[in-house]
Amino acid sequence: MGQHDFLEAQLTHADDRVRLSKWLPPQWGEMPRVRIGGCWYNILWLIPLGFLFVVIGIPLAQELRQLQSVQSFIQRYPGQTSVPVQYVGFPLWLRVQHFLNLFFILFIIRAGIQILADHPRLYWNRDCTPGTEWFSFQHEVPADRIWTAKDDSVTLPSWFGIPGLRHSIGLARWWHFSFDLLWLLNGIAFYILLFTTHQWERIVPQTWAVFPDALSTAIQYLSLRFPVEESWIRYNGLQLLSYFITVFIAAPVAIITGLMQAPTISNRLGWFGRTLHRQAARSIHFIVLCWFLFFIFIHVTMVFVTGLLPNLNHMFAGINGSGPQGLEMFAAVLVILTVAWVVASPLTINHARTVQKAGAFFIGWLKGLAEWTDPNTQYTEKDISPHFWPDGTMPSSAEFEALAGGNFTDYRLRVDGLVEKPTVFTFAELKAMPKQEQITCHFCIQGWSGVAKWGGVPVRRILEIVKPRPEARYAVFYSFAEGGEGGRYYDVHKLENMRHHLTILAYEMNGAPVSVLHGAPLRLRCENELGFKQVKWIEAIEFVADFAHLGAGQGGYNEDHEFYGYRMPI
Ligand SMILES: Nc1nc2c(c(=O)[nH]1)N[C@H]1C(S)=C(S)[C@@H](COP(=O)(O)O)O[C@H]1N2
Ligand SMILES: [Mo]
Repeated sequence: MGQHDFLEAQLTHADDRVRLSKWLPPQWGEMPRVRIGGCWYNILWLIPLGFLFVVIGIPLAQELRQLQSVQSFIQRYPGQTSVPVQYVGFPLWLRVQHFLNLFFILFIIRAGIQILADHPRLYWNRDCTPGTEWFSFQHEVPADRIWTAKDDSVTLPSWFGIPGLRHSIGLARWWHFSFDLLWLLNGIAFYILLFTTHQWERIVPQTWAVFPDALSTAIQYLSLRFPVEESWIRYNGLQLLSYFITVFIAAPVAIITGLMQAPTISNRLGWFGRTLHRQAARSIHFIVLCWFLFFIFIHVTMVFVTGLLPNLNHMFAGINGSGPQGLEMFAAVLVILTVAWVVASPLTINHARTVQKAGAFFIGWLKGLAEWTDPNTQYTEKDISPHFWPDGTMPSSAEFEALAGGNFTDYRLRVDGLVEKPTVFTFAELKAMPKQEQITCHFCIQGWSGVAKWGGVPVRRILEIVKPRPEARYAVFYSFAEGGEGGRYYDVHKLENMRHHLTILAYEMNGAPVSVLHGAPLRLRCENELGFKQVKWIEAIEFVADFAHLGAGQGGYNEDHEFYGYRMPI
């Protein structure tokens, strides 16, 4: 029996569904808080603030409307900007797209908040030093023990997040990204149809009068004497601006800041990736979410209070009138949405492997394409993060303890499988090889990132020595450590990743030997993949033609047990 059969035998099969008894136990965070200056404010303050706004705003607007000057202002700017009316009503394509948009965005939002709960803190700085966040729904990081990013993740109720379980980001990402793609396609079709018909004039302001018009409409709404309603043919200034912001600013910003959180894309774009770094992108992505939530809340409220039946007739039935048709169609839509809402989480938990495979089918291949880029962003010494979150499950075997006790002088790296020259490297031999140093950013799937200087042996040097055979397509990294559910941690990389000039086996971090916490004696750096593929505590590397026979066959421990994707440049 070869050495690798022994390692392979220690890989575990995994269930195709989430077994709650093996999963991370639930942990509830705190009410979301925002830091402004040095003070933290609970977001529940928004309720009394909104109440105050209404009880002060309404009489104030009513008083204003008594003023002669305000009256003439409203007369001059009644709310409807002077848009030429070239269209009437809402065509079928627009109504169908409106429904699809509603359907997709609900899933995007639920799964997006689930993703956020995996690292429930937001920062403006590039590093993720605890205590520097501006938004959080988790307690302070305990100072008296090792606190990994996984320890930090919190549970959401499963009617809210998808699937609601703690650290279910792997599954939430499939939902988020698959629906992102559908939403993007719907959005592209929407842009095209808007601009090939006159419908764009509804939501793109064409004169500066839109601003006084918006102000006038706001005063009129707030005073509870509503402006003239003529949505069937055109929108008022306030509608125009809020639709414009949502369609032409918020949506593209959401997509850009989403993509900028990906290692490959960020590391590909040089100064842009360094400036709109992952934490800034993540914070802005969240602010766009807040805009969408605010928009949805106001939009739905206004649909109700400005004439529910005609409004629903416009957008669902496509007719101008006060009959019940629109309401009936809307009721059917609500039934569809409710059923989809209710089944999403249980379906994800009970058929996790199916969700993973369906996601890979929908979007995995597209994400994988990003591997073709050539990430090369490097940082400078002063960018090095003061705090670098640890993540993962520490090694605990007696064998590893003994090696660590001896400062790894007895450590050997075995590299074999489909190679011409299987080789066992001593630690001294590895360190005697030309050392490569790089200052790069680490992107953990959970959302945190950190810049560190890594020093080690380029993997392409190892390849030159062991010479993979032509049929070798993947490199398997076996760790000394187990994964969270037991069984050995491993991960599989494509050979192309291993040839990249920034792929190294690091034994130094920030100029000192890598600590055991961060992966001593050797840990992988592969700068176009997410953090979980950077195997720590490497025991052996095996070259294979296929990985279906390893573990549960998904290409790594997290892929098997946490339903992550195997190619993860995004
Ligand atoms: N063997 C092993 N390697 C691992 C992990 C693990 O659990 N076991 N966690 C991964 C994850 S999820 C991340 S984000 C990085 C974290 O590296 P760090 O602890 O140096 O920050 O290591 C990766 N390598
Ligand atoms: Mo991670």
